[in-house]
Amino acid sequence: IAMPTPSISAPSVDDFSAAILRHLKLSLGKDPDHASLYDWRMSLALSLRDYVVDPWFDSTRKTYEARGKRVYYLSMEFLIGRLIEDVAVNLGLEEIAEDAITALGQHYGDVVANEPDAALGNGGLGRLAACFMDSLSTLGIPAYGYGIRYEHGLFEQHFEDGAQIETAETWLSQAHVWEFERPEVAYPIHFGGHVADENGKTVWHAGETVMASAYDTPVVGWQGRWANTLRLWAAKPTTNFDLESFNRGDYIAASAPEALARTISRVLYPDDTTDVGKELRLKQEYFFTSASLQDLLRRFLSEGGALKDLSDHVAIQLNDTHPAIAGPELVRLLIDEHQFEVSQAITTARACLAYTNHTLLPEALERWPEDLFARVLPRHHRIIQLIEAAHFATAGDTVRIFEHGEVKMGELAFVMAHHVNGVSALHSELVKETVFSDLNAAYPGRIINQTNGITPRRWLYSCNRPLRTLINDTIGTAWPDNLDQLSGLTPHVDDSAFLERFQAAKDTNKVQLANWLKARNGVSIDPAAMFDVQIKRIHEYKRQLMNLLETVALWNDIRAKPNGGWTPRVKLFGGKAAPGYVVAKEIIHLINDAARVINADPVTREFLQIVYPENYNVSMAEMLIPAADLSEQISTAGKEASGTGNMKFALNGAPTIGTLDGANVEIRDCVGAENFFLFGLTAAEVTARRAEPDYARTAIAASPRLSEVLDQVKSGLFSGGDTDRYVNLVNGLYDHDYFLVTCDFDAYFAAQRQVDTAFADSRHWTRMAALNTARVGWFSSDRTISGYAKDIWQAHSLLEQRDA
Ligand code: 26W
Repeated sequence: IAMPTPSISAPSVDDFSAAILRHLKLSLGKDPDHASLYDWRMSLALSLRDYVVDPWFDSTRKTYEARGKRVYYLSMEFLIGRLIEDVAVNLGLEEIAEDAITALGQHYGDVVANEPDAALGNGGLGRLAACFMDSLSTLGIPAYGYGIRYEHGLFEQHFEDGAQIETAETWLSQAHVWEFERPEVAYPIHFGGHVADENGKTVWHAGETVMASAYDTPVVGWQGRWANTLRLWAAKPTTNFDLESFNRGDYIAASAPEALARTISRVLYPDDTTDVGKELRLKQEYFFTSASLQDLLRRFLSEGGALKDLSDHVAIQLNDTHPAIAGPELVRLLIDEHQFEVSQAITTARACLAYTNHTLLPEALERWPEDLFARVLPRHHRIIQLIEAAHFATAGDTVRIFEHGEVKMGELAFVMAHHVNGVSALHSELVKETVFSDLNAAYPGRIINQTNGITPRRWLYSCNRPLRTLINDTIGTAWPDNLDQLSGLTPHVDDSAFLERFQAAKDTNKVQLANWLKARNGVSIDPAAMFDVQIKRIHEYKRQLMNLLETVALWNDIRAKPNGGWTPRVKLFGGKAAPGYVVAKEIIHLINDAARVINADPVTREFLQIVYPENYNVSMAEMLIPAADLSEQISTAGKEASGTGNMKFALNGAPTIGTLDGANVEIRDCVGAENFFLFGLTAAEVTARRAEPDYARTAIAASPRLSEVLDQVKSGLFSGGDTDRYVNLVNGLYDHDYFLVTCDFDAYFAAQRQVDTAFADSRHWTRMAALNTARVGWFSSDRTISGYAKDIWQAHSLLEQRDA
């Protein structure tokens, strides 16, 4: 197979410098002497963007000509982060961009870091959507991402006396250079009102209407061979403002319609764990789903398609239940606007729709109060009754969509999807056995697995230059879109020169992180120490608390025996808590409190430090992951659907300490049990243990180490004598330790001591790290997307050289 060649011809550094200067002058209106960092960054981004447009047009043209299937990925979240380096790397223009900026007298790193980190997502689910967009383009599968153009992304996190404070994020307060506004692409979205039966037809008389207006961002794949579109919707009023009120001098009333409409795309919900149950959230979900469906139907019809063949041309993937209203909305559009019969509409819609489940946590499964739902979407309320009736007719009425006065969105999504998938092998089995066991029995074969993946372009090639260079030198340069080729590194793990270079790459990243922390937070950390990293949303099931308690226990042991030959460690934490999640915020506070006390201890300082930089985001992950020695993936077994951070660490040569949860299971199978620090109860054991009376108290009583630590926390040792601050947190462990921190504590502590020993043998450790990199090629999101394309979408690559 011939290697596809980059589709753009690269400019010279001089030409590219000239392009930047041209944008500086003509797009920014600045001369170089007065240009700010912002101006340079904008000019660089615009210059790069110019190279995206041709591949983007080409792809659109080829898609149109092929008349094949298009994939529509509907997601409330796209956690894309910064784009300058991403685009530069994909276009093969990274060196040219850097050289040009340098030649213009600017510092490339500073210019790139000036770009806001687009945080249109909370965590794993949103970042997965971004990796999928990258892979869809790299594979050349015609696809659109559909989402919301939030004015404010995920909140910014600050610490005040160790406690989390949130402030609004404002990425759109400056122009977003990557997007193209499409004022001509706008759809009305209706809410409320009532439904009436008129001449045998059901008619929805809406109470309120807003417009969904499109903004397109091209997403360019590897080597610029293909570019798809991320289309985000902004809410706008149907009429801009009420001139009559304005002329009366009632300025507030005059802008009311605008304010109301804009609220819909104002903020990303920062709660990734609990069903927020807010009317605005339901409106957001319907808003972007309806706009996306109207848009894809318009495109389909404009190409002369007959709606009965819709599923031959359209594959719609629902990223969790957030767009689950797509089922009833598509049925509504087919019945009310295209004269379909009910059953024909349901069959057609289901043939287009597939649903991905990302969580088993009961509190995160979306349910809407039926009265609220019927008020906001009265037509859909009726259609869901039709859908439920059709479902009862085929599968019986054991599983209902309406239950206890609620509309269950998981069941709705399941019933309206031709396939439902989990995101790791273990999770997909648990989906079959637990949340959807009855539906699985009623619709055998509908649930399948697609283990998550990550894009190696961002998560190795771009964020880890030293390792990229070593890999290129060792196995050539074809690996970024053929990640299985990393296995070519395996024969080198017994070669000393290779291992030295592998370690040197890690050390370079560690020094860089240390410098960054020093500059940003004034903290000094020793690059020779083990960097032990846990970065992810703060949640009880992810057990940051267990990590912190283990840290305190280690501190106690070091103090008891300061000359015990301890392996120096820096415990790095990063992550945000949902603003309303009280326990998660207490955990953050405790980590910061403990850090203050432990970091000040002269006896232990050279062996143990805790660092928790505020405002963890995608860009910070790109710094931390390449510098990590150890990856913390310690969730209660059965709770983490997959994890994707776990894959990023392994890819960058950080072995995992972890439980048999989510994709950890498959990672361990790939890297080998001897290169993974396993501990803890299995999912089945967790369930069994919970049934034992007083399991937590029993575990605490059996662990002198844990007992001591809990007493220390209670005593106010870390809270300046305040014995109230952590009373709930500690008592919670005694009384209802649902996530079994107490039961897994000793096993975790013991596994950490094995890590200490292993790390002290540096050659052995480096070999283990290199084997992690060499063996996780399977976790490329290119593999995941190929799986979706084949098993769910029946979609194909339009690149000549490869098929999905
Ligand atoms: C009600 C709103 C809401 C929002 C987000 C409910 C639930 C969520 C999810 C828990 C979000 C999420 O990020 N899930 C994560 O998805 C990743 C991608 O599949 C997985 O790797 C993580 O394990 C899973 O927690």
